[in-house]
Amino acid sequence: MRIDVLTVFPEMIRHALGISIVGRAREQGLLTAEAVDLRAFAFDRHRTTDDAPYGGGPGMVMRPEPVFAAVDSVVAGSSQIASEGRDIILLTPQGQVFNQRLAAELAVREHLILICGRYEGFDERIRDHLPTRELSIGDYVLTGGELPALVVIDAVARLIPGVLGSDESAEDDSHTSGVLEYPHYTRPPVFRDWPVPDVLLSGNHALIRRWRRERSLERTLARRPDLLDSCPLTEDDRVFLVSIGATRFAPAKPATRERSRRAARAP
Ligand code: 9WO
Repeated sequence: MRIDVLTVFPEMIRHALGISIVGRAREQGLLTAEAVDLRAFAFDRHRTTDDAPYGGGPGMVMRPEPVFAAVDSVVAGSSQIASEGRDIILLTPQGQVFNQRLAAELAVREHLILICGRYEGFDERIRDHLPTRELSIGDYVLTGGELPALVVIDAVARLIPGVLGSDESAEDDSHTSGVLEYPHYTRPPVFRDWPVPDVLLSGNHALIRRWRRERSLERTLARRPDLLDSCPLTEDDRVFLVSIGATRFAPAKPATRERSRRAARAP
């Protein structure tokens, strides 16, 4: 996969792309990722990428010419990629909210162009004619799109085959499995009077698997009950959820008349 990040602060992107799993993926040739300086595509005397808003008012607006010229240049430099394999993404608080499903969608694209704005906003002609998608990473305003671009790159890169080692597999992630992760522990067995749960030291792998699943379900019910409505639940999961008071997850087909009488009595 190839990723180009268009920004007036390329150093912010370059530094982050050299580190950790994304840095390793680039060294291994699994990912090509580059920062493109928008100022290099500003051809007025002062190389400006912003200007005052028509109609007046405070703040500055991102001019369209440098952004279109930078996209044209990056597209020309990757002419072996068909336009269907490319996504041009604007990072703004008004975009569709990014999530794991979108990360998986982007991870199978050949070329991502991420456009980072600064100032008070983009000239609307950028938004109208350039992006194939507009993405937000959450409901807050930042000083620019660079950190959101890095968030998207991080989430996407780890889904590219070979980027994570088998030990770091993305299969079990929260938001892939649909439930939150179970609690993790490592050495020491007791830290400041706080012991590791006995079951994890028991060596009984069936019991450990069940304990972890139940902690995942418990935590998801407490913190993100919305996730339980759209994740696959086994009969055992439902029985457990009902046992901790979540009666709305009662199994669809009660196995016995007695169980259905009990379910009918529950609040
Ligand atoms: C700044 C501002 C200042 C005064 C009044 C209104 C204002 N709006 C903005 C603004 O939205 N600035 C943006 C800064 C312009 C586009 C790039 N910037 C940005 C992107 N901030 N936050 C994001 C972002 C992107 C994706 N997900 C979350 C936040």
